[in-house]
Amino acid sequence: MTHNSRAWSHEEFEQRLREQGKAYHIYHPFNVMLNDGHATPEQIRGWVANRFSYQAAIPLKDAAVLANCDDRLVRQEWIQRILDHDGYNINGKKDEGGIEAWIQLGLAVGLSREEIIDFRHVTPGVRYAVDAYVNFARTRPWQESVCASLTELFAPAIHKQRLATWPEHYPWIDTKGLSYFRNRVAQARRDVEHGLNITLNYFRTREQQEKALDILKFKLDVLWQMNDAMALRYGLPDQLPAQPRPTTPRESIIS
Ligand code: AHQ
Repeated sequence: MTHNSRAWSHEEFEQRLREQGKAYHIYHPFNVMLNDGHATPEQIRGWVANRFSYQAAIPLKDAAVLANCDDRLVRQEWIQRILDHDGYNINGKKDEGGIEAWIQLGLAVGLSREEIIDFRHVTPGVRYAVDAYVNFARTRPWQESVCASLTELFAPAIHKQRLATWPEHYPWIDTKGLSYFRNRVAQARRDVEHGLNITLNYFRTREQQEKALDILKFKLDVLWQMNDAMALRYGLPDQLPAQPRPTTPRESIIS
């Protein structure tokens, strides 16, 4: 930790945030298995059912950010995230929302609505990681939760990877079930633009900027841990090389 060094410029700070992408869960063997076409239907159903617990928690996390945020203009933007996921019916304008789209993905891979929404398939490791993220947002300054959401810097790539590979590898999945990923590419880009601007301007000293990197690493660990738990529960193909995770150690973010 280099507390007394000069602060990074916005460009340098953004570069350091983006460099953390090498530890994004796109590189996790479970995700590689999914997007390389080596997943069985049972592994895919397990992934969709477990990741539903993360998707369903995002509005709770975002509501916690709103509850902690005293900046009306930030709230005006941030509330869109809840509408994106929960859906809405405002003055006759309706949108089913991302959580319903994820349930449609579940139906497309052969799960029932009931077994998706009752979380019966969610493993303890996934539940624990999701709860850690929601509790982080409830207990930390809202700006820190904004910083944690910046794993979405890397999300368009993973959504586009699924859209590009699943139809070919898993023709048994109705492509209407992939609409969540189609919608999320543009939403993630919009969210990142907003979150990055807040992050670059809030974490000003070098020590604060280093803390921001640790917060991002915490959230990268949340996503990585979900994949670890699913790999343990649903297995990995033998031929997948065990790859060491390309990450740097992080300080505790609970200060
Ligand atoms: O579908 C995802 C989503 O709505 C969000 C919100 C955002 C946040 O606030 O932390 N992160 C996130 C992510 C979503 N999908 C993940 C995936 O791999 O499908 C990626 C994840 C993220 O990068 O944080």
